[in-house]
Amino acid sequence: KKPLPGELDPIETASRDEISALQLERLKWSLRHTYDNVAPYREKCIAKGVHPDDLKTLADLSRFPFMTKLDLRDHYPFGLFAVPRNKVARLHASSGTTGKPVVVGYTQQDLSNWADLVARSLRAAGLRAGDMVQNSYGYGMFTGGLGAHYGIERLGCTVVPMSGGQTEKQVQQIMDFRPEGIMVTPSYSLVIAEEFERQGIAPEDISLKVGVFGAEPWGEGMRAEIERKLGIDAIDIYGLTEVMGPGVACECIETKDGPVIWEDHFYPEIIDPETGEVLPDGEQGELVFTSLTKEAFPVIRYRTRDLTSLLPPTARSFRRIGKITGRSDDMLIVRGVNVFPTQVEEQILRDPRLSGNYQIHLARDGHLDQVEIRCELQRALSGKLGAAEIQQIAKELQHHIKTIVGISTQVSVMDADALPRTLTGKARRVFDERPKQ
Ligand code: ADP
Ligand code: K
Repeated sequence: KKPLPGELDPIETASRDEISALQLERLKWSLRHTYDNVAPYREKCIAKGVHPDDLKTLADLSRFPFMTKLDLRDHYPFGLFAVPRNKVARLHASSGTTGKPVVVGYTQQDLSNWADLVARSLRAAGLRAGDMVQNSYGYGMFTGGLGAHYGIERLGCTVVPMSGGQTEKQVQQIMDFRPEGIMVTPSYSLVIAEEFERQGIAPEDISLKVGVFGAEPWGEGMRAEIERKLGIDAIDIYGLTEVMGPGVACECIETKDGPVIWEDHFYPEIIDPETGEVLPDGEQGELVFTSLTKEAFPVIRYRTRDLTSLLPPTARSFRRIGKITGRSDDMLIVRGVNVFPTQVEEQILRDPRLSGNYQIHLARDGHLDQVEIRCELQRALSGKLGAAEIQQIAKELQHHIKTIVGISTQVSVMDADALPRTLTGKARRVFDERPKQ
């Protein structure tokens, strides 16, 4: 029986045996559903000589093939959907390695489960029906905005669909409407906090009690700063587009010891990113998820590329995610936006006046990521352009990166050969000077 919105679901405090039994039942369904309806995954299984009937225990899952971001890209846009297109109630997207986004879909049932899990997350974070929550995640193809929105409503809260940006208005609305909660990326929460400071508003005069922050890595230092500046409890929510969006896991306010994975809907594994071998709980490796209930876009052993460990249950019966220590690929997260260096490269290569040699420098100024792109003029033009022309090239590139990749940058156009070359091996493109979390 489904609990009413806002109630603790009995599965959250069930015994591990009950949880495993439910996971096995759902896993059999999910594997069969994917095998029957997603041809590219079926082909991978056949190539590996495994069939859904081979899964008798949860551990048997390790015999099945992985899904990766590359699979999503290869079958863009709808090739991995497991339901007919007309059963898809909503699409979302996240950035991809080639500039082509990764597209995911949800049935009505998937959307309902998602709202339930975000509501469960917010309840774990200490919010309750009747509270008001300002949602400052960006609305649109990004899963953050709408994912949070419907979860806030599902819990029985009042949602303020503010979206990102307009920092002064963010502050104005918090002062006027007096919400108890806010959902936003941790880095932007500190920009909002600084606007409060600038206006001379003390933490005790801010109505907010709880903030639920995710979409990018953040550490205990940042938590302490956010909590102090806004006078709130800062809670960590985790998710990714391919697996669902925000609400795959969320911290509990009573322990604040890492996001609890909603294991009745997502089966986690940690693998050695080199060998693909499953590692025991507590060991560091790549986080892998299998969806247990998703209809439109099921994932089997999806490699998140997030490096972390699985921690034992505390406030709930489910396991937790340890601190995410890095990514197993070259993706950068800049102010919560996923960016691949190749996406920036594409924009540079569009301009025939630029050489294609470039560097991305990342720094943190206060709380916000700052990105500087250094690129070079073609040799033929080097030394021949005036300052105004060079300025114009920089402006155009900045604009293309902003509108297509989605990040604000500072562009420096330099003379040909100004950037060092490496004669062998890969060019070093990324210089990440941001402090480690
Ligand atoms: P989202 O909508 O959650 O930003 P994306 O698919 O754009 O989804 O990005 C997902 C990635 O963002 C995750 O794989 C992870 O690297 C990062 N991420 C999301 N939430 C957190 C979090 N709470 N802590 C650390 N990293 C996170
Ligand atoms: K993100």
